[in-house]
Amino acid sequence: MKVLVTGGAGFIGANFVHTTVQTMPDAEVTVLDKLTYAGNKNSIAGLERVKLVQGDVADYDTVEPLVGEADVVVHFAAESHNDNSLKGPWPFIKSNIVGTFTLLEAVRKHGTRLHHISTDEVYGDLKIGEKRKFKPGDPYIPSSPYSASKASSDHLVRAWVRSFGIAATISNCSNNYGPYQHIEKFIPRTVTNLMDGIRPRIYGTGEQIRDWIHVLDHNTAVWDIINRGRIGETYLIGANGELSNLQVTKMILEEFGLDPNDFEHVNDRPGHDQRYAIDNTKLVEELGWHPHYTDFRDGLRQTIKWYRDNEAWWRAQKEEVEARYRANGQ
Ligand code: NAD
Ligand code: TDX
Repeated sequence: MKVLVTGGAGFIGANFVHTTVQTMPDAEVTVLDKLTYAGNKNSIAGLERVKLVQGDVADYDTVEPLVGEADVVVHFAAESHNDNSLKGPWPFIKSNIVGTFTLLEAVRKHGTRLHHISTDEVYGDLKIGEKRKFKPGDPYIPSSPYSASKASSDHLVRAWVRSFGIAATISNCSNNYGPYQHIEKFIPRTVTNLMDGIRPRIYGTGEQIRDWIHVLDHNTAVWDIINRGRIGETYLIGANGELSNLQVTKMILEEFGLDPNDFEHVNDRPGHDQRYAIDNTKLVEELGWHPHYTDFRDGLRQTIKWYRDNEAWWRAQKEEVEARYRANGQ
């Protein structure tokens, strides 16, 4: 099976490539990745049956022949950080909207199976304290330029299914954690800050809730959807992992053997989404998917160990990332 993975040098895509070659001996993977600041070719270096093509998913001449050679396309490539989208939205429009459009046109030409990776953030946010969770079919009410660009890409995929009959599925997943996540994101930023003796930075009150899932559980769900999902359907991926930012910060401090209250409150994110939570009933009942990482603290401990053991992977970017946050009062 020939698998084209866009964004396969990023966090979730790289983990997906690792699992795919480990578990599917007949899989040949081509990664199409622009290698932006968020892409790292070392994340997939040395893997057998993996070829890396550096290129832009918004460039049709690059994308079209690669889609033509593939049996399935898994589309992870995107600008992914909310804070960056507030500073400069254009790369999000270009990569996430124009990029998905470009890929869809190539998929339409070749009739290739597509799975589109999206986020729960397209549904906006929920209130802290309410029981409701996001369900398939909920209205799209994105808050940030990032989530609006992902919402747009989902709309394009659905329109291409309905109007042109392409064979696509969509998944909307909650917050991922695990190895190879860029140190601009909350958990790896906090972990690498503590390694450098810097206190964790909590935006605003820290009461905001995220629904954490281990990246490897996200990716088993993606393969289940590719293998057994119904064409044209949307599946929500989540593992019932709701925790506030304060709770996560305190757990990380405890894992470092530090005082769980030794953190700082910093400037809040404009438009900060309050709570995300996924109702995964459809995925579980229809496809029989179950998460493997059900103990968050255990998964977090393994993730902290990974960052300790792989300092060479992230060190070069640390100073610049923190300088950007400092300039923002964060
Ligand atoms: P990431 O920022 O770590 O990786 C994105 C990758 O895409 C990078 O390797 C980057 O170089 C590449 N890329 C960006 N623009 C490109 C372009 N124009 N052409 C080709 N490659 C390009 O992101 P991630 O956290 O791994 O997220 C992957 C996907 O999963 C995204 O679509 C994101 O919206 C979605 N998602 C992420 C999460 C999460 O918690 N991280 C949750 C739900 C959904
Ligand atoms: O230093 C920090 N302190 C802090 O309190 C950082 C970097 C973040 N935060 C807060 C903001 C959020 O409430 O932590 C929470 C998580 O922040 P991010 O890691 O930036 O993730 P989030 O904005 O929730 O979005 C993530 O999940 C959904 C991914 O980055 C998206 O790509 C995905 O779609």
